[in-house]
Amino acid sequence: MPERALVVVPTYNEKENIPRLISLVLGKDPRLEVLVVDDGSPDGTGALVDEIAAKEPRVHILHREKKMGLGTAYRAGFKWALARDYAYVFEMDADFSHDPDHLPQFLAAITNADLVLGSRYMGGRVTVVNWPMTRLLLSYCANIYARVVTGLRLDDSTGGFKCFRRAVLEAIDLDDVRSNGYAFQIEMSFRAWKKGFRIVEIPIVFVDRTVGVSKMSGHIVREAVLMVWRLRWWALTGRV
Ligand SMILES: Nc1nc2c(ncn2[C@@H]2O[C@H](COP(=O)(O)OP(=O)(O)OP(=O)(O)O)[C@@H](O)[C@H]2O)c(=O)[nH]1
Ligand SMILES: [Mg+2]
Repeated sequence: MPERALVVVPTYNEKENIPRLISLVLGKDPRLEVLVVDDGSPDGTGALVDEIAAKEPRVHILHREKKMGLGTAYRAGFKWALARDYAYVFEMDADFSHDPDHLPQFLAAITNADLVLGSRYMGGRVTVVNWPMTRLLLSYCANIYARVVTGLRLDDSTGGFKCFRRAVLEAIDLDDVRSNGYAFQIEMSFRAWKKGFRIVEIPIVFVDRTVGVSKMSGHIVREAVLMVWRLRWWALTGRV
């Protein structure tokens, strides 16, 4: 039996993106399956995925009542995966910022790693397309800041295209994971690093969304600014 991999895709109003994304993902490797975690999208994303899942056994959906944030959506998806026999679990956005073409590279890299991160800033080279300069600067500086405060030596710790080996998610106390926005990405990698897992970055080309609306907010940025200090404190006090 080949090792199955679950691609967890959180959605909030992504009906223009999700059908095409699902079919592209499934076409990349026969081991791949998709779990959409939809937070009651008013645009009907959930119902659309229900229809797709009824015809395609490799597509699954988790409905949540209301918008509760990216971090809790991923945690729900991870628990769903751990209750089944998936060997690898991906995080992936629905908005095509994360190109399904990269999926085979992740699957190749995870054979020699516990956590593979898609990096937009690998070796200092910026591979981001279509972001306004202010957004790019915010993201790039956030990464330097996170590296300095937490000591986690990654070129891109805030990215959300990644692949976990099952053992990593089993080792992390998911109910103890605190953050919900960009900080969620840093927190998961930080916890994996502190547990001694092997983290590998691979370069990805990140393209800004062309359809749908961004859910980025000032709250998400503030959470990340404070959270990295909390992670440092948790490491010092042995909580992680
Ligand atoms: N289930 C769920 N999904 C969410 C929530 N917030 C965002 N998402 C999804 O998470 C993914 C990333 O969200 P984006 O809006 O692209 O956020 P971003 O990538 O940080 O920002 P932009 O790409 O600039 O818009 C997308 O697939 C969203 O639909 C949420 O509260 N619940
Ligand atoms: Mg996005």
